[in-house]
Amino acid sequence: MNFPIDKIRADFPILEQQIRNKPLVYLDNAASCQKPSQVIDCISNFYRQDYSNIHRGVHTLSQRATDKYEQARTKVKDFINAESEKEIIFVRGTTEAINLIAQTFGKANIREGDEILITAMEHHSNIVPWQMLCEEKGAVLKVAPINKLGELIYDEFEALISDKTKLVSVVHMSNALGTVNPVKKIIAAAHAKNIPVLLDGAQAIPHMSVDVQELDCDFYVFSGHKLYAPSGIGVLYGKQALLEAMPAYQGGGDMIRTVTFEKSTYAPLPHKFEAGTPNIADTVGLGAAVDYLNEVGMDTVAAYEHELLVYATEKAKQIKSLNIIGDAAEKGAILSFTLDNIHPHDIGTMLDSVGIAIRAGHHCAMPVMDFFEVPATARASFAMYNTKEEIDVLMEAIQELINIFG
Ligand code: 7TS
Repeated sequence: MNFPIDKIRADFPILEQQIRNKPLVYLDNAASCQKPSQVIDCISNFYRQDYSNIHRGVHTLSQRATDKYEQARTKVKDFINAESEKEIIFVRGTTEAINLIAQTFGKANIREGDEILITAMEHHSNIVPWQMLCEEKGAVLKVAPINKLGELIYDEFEALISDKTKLVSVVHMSNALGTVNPVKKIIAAAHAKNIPVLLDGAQAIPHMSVDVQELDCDFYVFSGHKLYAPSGIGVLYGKQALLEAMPAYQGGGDMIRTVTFEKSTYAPLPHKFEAGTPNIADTVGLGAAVDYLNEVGMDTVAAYEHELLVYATEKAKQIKSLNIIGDAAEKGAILSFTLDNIHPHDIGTMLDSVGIAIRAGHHCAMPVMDFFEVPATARASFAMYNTKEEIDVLMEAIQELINIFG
């Protein structure tokens, strides 16, 4: 396809360097991706020209900073097609968003004997907060199984929805396998029984266009740092009626309407969930990342990255002792693999010695590793700035490793 790859790569200054005397090949995007100059400059300019605390000041800088912070909220709202800014809560990232939901929605709605339904391919951040809640409430965590391709076994998932299910929480795209789940079908099945659905969009959001109204999910959460934005800023989308009904999360400044020693009343959405001085500049940076993605176009990004994934997968399948972990029919741009006789950590270290950054480990998805009976995988994950030439470099380096150590 006709993708402006040279222009895109020129936007990411970090990519221009050499690592160990080789051009950097950055394939650790699922952990965190690099930032374009547009985002870096936006944050730098914000600190140089507009920075102040927000929401409380009458002075010009405070108003300017507030405007930029709230404009970022509108940009995010439009980016995921939420109905209102009230539905966009700024948090630290996906992990905080899920914990917020567990501690507010969960505490208010989950009782003894209730069930929360997840899948066997969740990141730890969509497992542990629910385990903590279940322990506290005497509720039960149900886990829908996956098959050897790394796909959700949908019928078994549906069979696990019961009268006791109070929340379905599933990953939109798996970080360990790349699998994209049939979320519309999942949401329709849950809604048929009036069960709300939380989607962990940490991996999906940088790779495809997401429309929360079309999906009809009740919560959608993601992190800025995987979306070409800074770390320390993330988004919790929730349907307004649900957010209104949820108790507040942290208490403090900015989230209140009135405070007396007898009783406090809370600010309206979205501020009810944003206690204290937030991560102002990085939120503005998230807005700049959204502008950048809109300019490239999410459908264009998705099509280009699909080409990269298909190319990488075909090449990987030609390498005899390479085992792809996760070969779902619906997949995003992640290639998890093992090599016979070479530990994934050694793969990672040896690839680094020729300038290639991948991740090796359990990817915070230990149950996935257990299911595939591997201690860890090596994972190459692609972003819009990667190229087929880089995939060639990766595959040649892997072949070299096998020749020497395999
Ligand atoms: N959910 C998924 C699907 C993820 O991939 C991650 C991070 C998280 C939740 C947590 O996001 P955070 O921003 O709050 O940390 N995944 C990874 C990874 O695959 N390697 O490093 C972080």
